[in-house]
Amino acid sequence: MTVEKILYILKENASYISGEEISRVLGISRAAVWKYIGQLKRLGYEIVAVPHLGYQLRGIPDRLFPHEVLYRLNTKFIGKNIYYFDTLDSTMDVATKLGLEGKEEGTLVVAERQTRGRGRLGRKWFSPKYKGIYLSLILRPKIPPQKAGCLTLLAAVSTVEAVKKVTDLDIQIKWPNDLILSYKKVGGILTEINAETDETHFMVIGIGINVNNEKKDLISGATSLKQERKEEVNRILLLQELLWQIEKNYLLFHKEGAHPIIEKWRLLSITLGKRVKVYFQKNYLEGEAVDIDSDGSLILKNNSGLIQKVICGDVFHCR
Ligand code: BT5
Repeated sequence: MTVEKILYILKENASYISGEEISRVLGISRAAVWKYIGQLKRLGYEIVAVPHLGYQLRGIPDRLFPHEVLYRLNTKFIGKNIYYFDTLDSTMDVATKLGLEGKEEGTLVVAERQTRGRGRLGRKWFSPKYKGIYLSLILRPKIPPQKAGCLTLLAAVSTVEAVKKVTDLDIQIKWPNDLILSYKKVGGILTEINAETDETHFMVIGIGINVNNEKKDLISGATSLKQERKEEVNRILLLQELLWQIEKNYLLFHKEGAHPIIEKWRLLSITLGKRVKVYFQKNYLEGEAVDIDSDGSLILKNNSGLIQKVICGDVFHCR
């Protein structure tokens, strides 16, 4: 699109570039250049125009526009095809629909706000506008559904690696899918799978991160990267880094299997080694969280030394 080409030219020119030069490079009239510059300004781009010098890009809006995410994104297939929405019920539903339509692996759905963002078991995911990252990613791993649990771990590990890289914050993982900072939840992962008994058609990996939420944009027990870092986080950079980390770990998973992902998960976990209660349905198991299995199950050792495997549930760390 021409407007994106103009943006690209502005970005690649640190100083001023004349309307004449842009019109020459793109083969369009100067009036058209002026019109597109107006469009960019309305999108929130800060562009100054100085007589005899031309245009200069001074500021980029805090929006996860696909052309911003794709600009210098160094992945091969993760996030190369982006569906972007200002407001959506849930990115999971759109991604599932796209998955059923056969969209390629790596297709990404991003929303600035979700009105029905969801967690596991129909729980709600609070998704205020322009504050967080809410995404769903389509993957098509050639693995039986029983082994797909590892990809939830992979998403958690990748998110932690990306957050650490961009913010330096000491974020950790609470089994199975909570991202924790200062003992509070800062993000979560939701994996949904479309499969038959022995074949995975596709998976949708949902990731929600509280990024620049102020206190008023957070539910109790939650925090955001900004609250902990005391500074805004560039959501575009964080999303790009996240996509890159997911691709890196996904390729590693294909090459070497679940083992290296589990190893990383162990190092980033706050659950292992702790005494925990794991609630599932209306029951709970109590014991020491001793390890994690390659399918993502938690391995518990109870007081009498009995080892039990828990496939899903909610963990509470005992004091
Ligand atoms: C999760 O579920 O933690 C998975 C959350 C996945 C959200 C992403 S956003 C993009 C994609 N589209 C969606 O619709 N969903 C995914 P769970 O472990 O069930 O945790 C849900 C619980 O976390 C809720 O019951 C609340 O207690 C809490 N919670 C809700 N919103 C939160 C938020 N923004 N920050 C921290 N905690 C939250």
